[in-house]
Amino acid sequence: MNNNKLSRFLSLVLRHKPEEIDLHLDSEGWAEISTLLQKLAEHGKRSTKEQLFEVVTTNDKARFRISDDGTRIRANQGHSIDIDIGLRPVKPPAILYHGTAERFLKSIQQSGLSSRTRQHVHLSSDIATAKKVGMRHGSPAILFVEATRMFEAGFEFFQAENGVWLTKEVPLRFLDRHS
Ligand code: HQG
Repeated sequence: MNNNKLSRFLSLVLRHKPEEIDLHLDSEGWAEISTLLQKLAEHGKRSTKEQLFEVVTTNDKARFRISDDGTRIRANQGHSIDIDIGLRPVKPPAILYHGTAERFLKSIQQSGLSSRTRQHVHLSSDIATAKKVGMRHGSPAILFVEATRMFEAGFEFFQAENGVWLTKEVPLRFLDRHS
């Protein structure tokens, strides 16, 4: 597998479907690297430890992390499976951005932002990132989230190791359409 394919496949098994290669993640989302390599090979996706490390260190969004002792790997965010990556709540900046598609706006305007299939709603501290995220779904639309106000109203925010901001939901009263 080339690096790009391996990265995509890691996103799948470390965030959504470990069972695809009969892999076990612990309660914090970690997989043993030796087991992962073995399972990849058993499922026709042989890769080396060197390639795995290269994919982790060169990944454009720092999607994965290797444990300090070098034996385990996990995704930094984006999970749909129920794991606890041990994120500590932090105070967010005044405004965060969410990129979505025009076609979702009607529904969002009725019920606010929900995490859908993932564990969290994903937010960014800059508009450019939000736009890229939105474009994955179609014609992009950017929403402002009044994050500090939401935080002060008791909602928790987390920042993943790769800088992505996360929260469980964004009620309508904290949302605004950008331009
Ligand atoms: C939308 C990628 C209708 C929401 C990205 C989004 C990100 C609603 C879609 C990360 C809604 C879910 C996450 C509502 C939310 N009605 N639609 N009430 N509430 N939505 O893919 O944020 O490359 O699960 O706006 O860069 O697009 O994989 O979330 O459009 O960081 O590392 O439902 O995934 O990172 O889509 O993307 P997603 P997302 P990676």
